[in-house]
Amino acid sequence: MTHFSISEDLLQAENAARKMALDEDYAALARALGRRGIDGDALTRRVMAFGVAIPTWGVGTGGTRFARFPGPGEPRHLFDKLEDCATIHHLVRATPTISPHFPWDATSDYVALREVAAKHGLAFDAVNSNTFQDQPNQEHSYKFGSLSHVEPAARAQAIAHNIDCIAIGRQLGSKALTVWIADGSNFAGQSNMTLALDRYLDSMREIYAALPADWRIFLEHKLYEPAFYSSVISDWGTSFAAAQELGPKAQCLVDLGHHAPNVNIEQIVARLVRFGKLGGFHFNDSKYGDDDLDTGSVEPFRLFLVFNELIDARMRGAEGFAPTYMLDQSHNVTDPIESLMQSAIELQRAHAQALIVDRSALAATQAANDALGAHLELKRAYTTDVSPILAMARLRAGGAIAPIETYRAAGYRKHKAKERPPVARTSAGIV
Ligand code: LRH
Ligand code: MN
Repeated sequence: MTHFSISEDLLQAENAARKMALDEDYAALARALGRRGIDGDALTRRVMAFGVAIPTWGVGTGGTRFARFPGPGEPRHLFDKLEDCATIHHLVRATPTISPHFPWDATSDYVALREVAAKHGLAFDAVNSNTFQDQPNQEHSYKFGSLSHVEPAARAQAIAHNIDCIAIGRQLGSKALTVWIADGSNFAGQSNMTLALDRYLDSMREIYAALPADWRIFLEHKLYEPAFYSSVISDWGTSFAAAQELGPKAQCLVDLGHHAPNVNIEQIVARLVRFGKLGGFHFNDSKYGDDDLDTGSVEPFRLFLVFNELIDARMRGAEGFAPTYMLDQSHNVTDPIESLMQSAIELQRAHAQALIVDRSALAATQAANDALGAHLELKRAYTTDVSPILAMARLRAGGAIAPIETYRAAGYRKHKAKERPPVARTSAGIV
């Protein structure tokens, strides 16, 4: 059976219908930026170089503990997911990599998987381990933890799984392992919080020792959920101290949704950069908890402020600065492909806006304690509508001026609904 994909002809036709308007808007923006001493084409090239990884678990419809409402043409397995990831990259040209999760993405031949992905123009970013769910016939349950479990056998099982993920990642061409654990407690007294951390560190030392020379291991902190009294790696401070203790290959991964409401995440990013421990991001947005909403859909200014710190670090030539960018979202009420495309665009936007901050003017106002002047330097960049530059970057990279409109015009989901008979699955949750 042939697999439908969006044709170049359709893409060209959709672009042709929008090209004149884009050229006008782009020229006007380039003139306005030119008056601010900013080269529009150079900025467009910087935007074209920006890339973020798609989470394989994000292309299927997500859910909550209450329910999941799968849509038509759901991806049934990893190869359907690769098709959808390829469609996203085809249109937005900013998602050349994917981040897999094991055992959700387990398959028989990883070398073949790498080849199929390469045919789709995709490569693999960090692999994610999973010791927060019990698999069928698993010997030791993770109900009471994994890498910090009180029982050595359960810890050994979790360590072995992470080392297996490294072995899989090596076949896929990945260079990093992301470790998020659900370990924690629901009652005061249930866990000795110091011994739990020590057990975690002992386990992580064994995983660290199995890392290839050119790999990194990312520690992902999270304040709460599924543990609701204490989480072993609950905040950036614990994650940072643990990464320090483990060694230079260990860095911290910032999932934007893993903090208490109103925490100054951009300052956490600045701190981790300062100490050379910023490994990467799981981008999403949230209003209350770990809502895993679409990036830039709730707090776009906060996202801009995070990129402002990242560009400041890059301009400063911060030591060991090589963060990896990944999305980590749950698409419960939208077409996951549309949400992931728009989220990649919102990241391109925050990145481009941070690139047009006049950093010498900002430094001058900061040195002069001109609080409002400094704030307005950021607001000037943030309130600049860089959409024409984002669209031109997509067009010049062979993508769509209007990805979502083009995706809908192609009827991609309708075609996939025919190709992919619905899979009867009742479970709630992420995948
Ligand atoms: C935990 C988390 C982690 C994943 C999972 C899918 O909340 O952010 O990164 O492994 O979501
Ligand atoms: Mn995450």
